[in-house]
Amino acid sequence: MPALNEARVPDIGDYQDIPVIELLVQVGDTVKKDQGLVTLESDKATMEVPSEHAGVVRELKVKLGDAVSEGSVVAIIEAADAAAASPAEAPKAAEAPKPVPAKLEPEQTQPARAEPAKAAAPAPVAATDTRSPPVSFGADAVAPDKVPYASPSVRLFARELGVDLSQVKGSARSGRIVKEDVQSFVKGVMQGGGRPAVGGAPAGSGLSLLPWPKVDFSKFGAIETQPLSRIKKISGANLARNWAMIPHVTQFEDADITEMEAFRKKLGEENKETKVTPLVFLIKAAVASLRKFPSFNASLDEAGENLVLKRYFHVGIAVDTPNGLVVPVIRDCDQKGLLQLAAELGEISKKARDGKLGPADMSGGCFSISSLGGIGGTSFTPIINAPEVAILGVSKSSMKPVWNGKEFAPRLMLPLSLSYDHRVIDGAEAARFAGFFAQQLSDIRRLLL
Ligand code: CAO
Repeated sequence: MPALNEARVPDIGDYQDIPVIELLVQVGDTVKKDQGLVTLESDKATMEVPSEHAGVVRELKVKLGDAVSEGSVVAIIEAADAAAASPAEAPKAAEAPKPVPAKLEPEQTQPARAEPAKAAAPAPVAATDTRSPPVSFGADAVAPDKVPYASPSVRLFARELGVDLSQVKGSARSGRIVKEDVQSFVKGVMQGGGRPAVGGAPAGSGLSLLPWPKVDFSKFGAIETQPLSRIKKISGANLARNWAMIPHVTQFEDADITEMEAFRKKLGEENKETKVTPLVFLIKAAVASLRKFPSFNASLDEAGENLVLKRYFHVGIAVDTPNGLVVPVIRDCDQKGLLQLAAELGEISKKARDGKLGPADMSGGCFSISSLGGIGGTSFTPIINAPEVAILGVSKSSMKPVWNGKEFAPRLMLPLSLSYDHRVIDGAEAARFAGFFAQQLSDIRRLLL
């Protein structure tokens, strides 16, 4: 009797009715343990439902657009041992279509879940006993109050039109969004109206823009079309929203890091196993600055009327990966020393580049740092990572002649670019924050205070 296992949606907290946006396998495919079977997408994050067992996909229980919740069965997997021991079934598997080739991008190939459950049974278990390990979408990646209440068909309709459902007000019972709500939202935007938007953008914030230019580039020369990576598509949509909805101002400041660099080099010589880059000091300076200026460690609530101040210090770090930009978060930076932060920075950068970050790794940030210092440049204007209210861009340090009151002295100067949400932070406060930040780096003894 073949051991058939139900692959179910694992524990995803209280989230309900998450649509299936991608089928990663077909009936007859051979899958490995932990291989993704289907992709689910909330308004802000995607995750894969992994197979608990290696084996053959005997049945797919969902189709594109279906809404699933914890415990929903997505597929029936015949465990590998059973598949081998069931010769009658084997030819079917051999004839069946090949597994989906490795066209999946890193963030798709790894199941977005917590540590694999140690308790997971190593041997195939009866279908009714099969439970997948818990997964997390990440607290603010999919906070329950942010998941719009709408049917899968309305979600698909909205997605086709590029409408962010979190901005649409539902008119049906309990605030459910119906197709007409999406249509009138689009109408409002087209007419330059629009509804009050999330994050406090005022009513009337709908952008009335010219259509995107349609150009047949091949008329002008040879071209090649490359699809954007999945990370680029997701981060692009977020960046565009943040850029359009947040009134950004960027404050520039130079920090004298001559002494800091001398200390960092010494630290590096003493701790060969952990690479300590300037970024680690910046994380410590960020904690000190966020503590001193609490409005930077805050987010606007959805109505845009209250500031939610955070008493924790989780810092997001922009990491450049082959597939695009991701921002993993280092938690509780106030409770960690330079070497521990350096070790964690190394770990998350590697995890990011290997495409192994889960949504939980990228949620909960208070403030982000985007460092291009290892590459070059003198300044740039980073885009705020909503719902945060500020981000620090870091450029390459260089030796400069600095007047010390008597003469010009060679000092190593680090350019800082602080973008802030002008709805929350005034220019004077930003200038003070940036000055304080630079001061922490110039005299790192202050970081001990
Ligand atoms: N000035 C001068 N040198 C710097 C520097 C700075 N501000 N910051 C780092 N460096 C040096 C480091 O010390 C290191 O030198 P050594 O190898 O000689 O020790 C070298 O540059 C490379 O550093 P790194 O980039 O490997 O490490 P990091 O800790 O500075 O940064 C990470 C880590 C993950 C943030 C970085 O690799 C990265 O991905 N940066 C890109 C972020 C990005 O794309 N931002 C743009 C977002 S907006 O589109």
